[in-house]
Amino acid sequence: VTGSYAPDASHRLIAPDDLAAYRRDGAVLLKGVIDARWLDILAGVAEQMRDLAADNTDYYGDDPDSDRQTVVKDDMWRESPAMMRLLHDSPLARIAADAMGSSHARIYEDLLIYKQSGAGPTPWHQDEPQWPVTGEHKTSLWITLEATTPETGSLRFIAGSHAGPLYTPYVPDERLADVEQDMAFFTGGPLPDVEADPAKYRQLTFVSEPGDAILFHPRTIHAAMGSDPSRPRRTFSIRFLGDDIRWQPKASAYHQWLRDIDLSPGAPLEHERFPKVWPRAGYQA
Ligand SMILES: O=C(O)CCC(=O)C(=O)O
Repeated sequence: VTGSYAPDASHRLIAPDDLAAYRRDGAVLLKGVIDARWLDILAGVAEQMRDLAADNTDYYGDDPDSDRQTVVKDDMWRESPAMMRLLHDSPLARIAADAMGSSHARIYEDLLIYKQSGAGPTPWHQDEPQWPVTGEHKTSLWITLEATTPETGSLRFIAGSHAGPLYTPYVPDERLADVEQDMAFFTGGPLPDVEADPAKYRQLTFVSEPGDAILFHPRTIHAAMGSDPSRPRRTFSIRFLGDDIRWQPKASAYHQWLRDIDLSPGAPLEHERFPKVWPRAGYQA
């Protein structure tokens, strides 16, 4: 892997065709975004964070009785200087800002999704319903340290679903009352059975190599295949916010810390939990 992703103009890191595909489909595969140096760093971060989060197996479609599970960890940037360096110094935040059409990119969340060998698929869902913000400047970059095919954990999307409504999120029973409070946001009702109608819900399944990144909108309906039976799938899903984002408290927000944030409704996200990572301090365009 050489990190060959070539900007077509000096200040942009996302090619016009890729940007057009992202705007049209809500997801696009970007080739060669992260070079071997960053992949090495991420491999270390993945093992360290997986050990810290060994008991945190949030619902990712796994059979609860199986020991082949998906371990999930967020907030890595607060604990790992290597992660913070990646966010500041790799091309990721700048690509996100370009994709959002924003002058800056803030971190919303950095998630490790470590599917142990033989872990199950991640079911179809949207991310945005449980994001306590309004505005359009939001995007995610998904990076996996293993090559992914449908047999080894590919990420899949419903093309164009980012232009549709928010659907009611799936939550464990103890969060149902929280979702009830936020029903006004979920104008689409229950998530449709996208597998049942492939003509209406066109699926995109990406085959990726180490160093690639999948850029996707958090409203795009997505799912992932299970990992290879003989090796884990170590994935980072990093979410960014930009200029037009404002705080919108939600009882159903995914993490407890998001429900505890001291921002007023409508406030910009000037907050230490959402640091600006692009432009870098001192950067000369
Ligand atoms: O990689 C996966 O298993 C699921 C990814 C996902 O849902 C996300 O990044 O939002």
